[in-house]
Amino acid sequence: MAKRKKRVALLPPPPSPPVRPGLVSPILPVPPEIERPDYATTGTPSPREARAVRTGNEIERMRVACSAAADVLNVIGDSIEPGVTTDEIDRIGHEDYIRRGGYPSTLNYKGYPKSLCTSVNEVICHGIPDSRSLAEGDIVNVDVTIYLGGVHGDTSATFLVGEVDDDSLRLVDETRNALYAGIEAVRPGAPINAIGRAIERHAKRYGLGVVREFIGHGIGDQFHTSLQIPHYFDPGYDTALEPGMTFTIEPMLTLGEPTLVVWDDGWTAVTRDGQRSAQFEHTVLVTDSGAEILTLPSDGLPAAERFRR
Ligand code: EYF
Ligand code: CO
Repeated sequence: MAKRKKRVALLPPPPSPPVRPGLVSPILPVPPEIERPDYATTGTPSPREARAVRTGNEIERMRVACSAAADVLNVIGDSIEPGVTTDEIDRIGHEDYIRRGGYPSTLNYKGYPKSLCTSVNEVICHGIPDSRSLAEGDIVNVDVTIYLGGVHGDTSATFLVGEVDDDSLRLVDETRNALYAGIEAVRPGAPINAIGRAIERHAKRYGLGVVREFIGHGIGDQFHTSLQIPHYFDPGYDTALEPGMTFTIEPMLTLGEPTLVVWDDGWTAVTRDGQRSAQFEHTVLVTDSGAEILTLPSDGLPAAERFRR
């Protein structure tokens, strides 16, 4: 009889079974009186604009839209608990955007079918809300973007579902801190790559990986402008930051290798090794002296702080 080969475990066992696709519910309606972005009907946004500096009027409108996005995220944070489906989270977000007079920016953006993204455990980003219930010990990033007053505001946080294992706690805490390190690197005259340098340095210090395939982006009257903000150091990104620029910083950090695969749905990006990933995101404005976080809620306490443990 052939001798059975001994298996050597190279990775710690995952704290939960792999996330699998669930059932996706029909597209939710948006009332006709809600102002829509250009792609709302066709799914195709107009070509990305190169203009990176916003007018004073645009900045005023972005403060309003970004604050509304942060308020929606806080409303969602109150609903995160074991047993809630990601589809229910989407419905709560959808109704709250509309209550504030806004359109869910992701809805039909390049054909995306939902009003926000829910990325659970090893899902890195763009998870589609579905029939899966959150389970004790999960982590879930909820990424909300609202179109309000002709501009977009984009923010996300990773929430803990019940009691979470220590590695996941470290991942979530240090991803939040990596976002703050990136924001602190923002100042006029600094190269764009200063942001990624600070994020990557922080991730390395804590033994975490930085996802390279998805990066921060310019945002304003378009969901994505051509401005790109990598979360890793790339010397080629040497354009100087200027007062009036608005963009997202949204690092995705991993416990294992930061390489990914995308599900057959064409949206859901998961880690190749099945280990967990976390993300936090703010929309920021470059000021004369540094950065202003635009995605602060009306009471000043963002989801990243309100729900931290
Ligand atoms: C494989 C899209 C996704 N893009 C950005 C488009 O909130 C966001 N960023 O912070 C964000 C959310 C969505 C988004 C939802 C859909 N998209 C295009 C191409 C590939 C892809 O995922
Ligand atoms: Co986002």
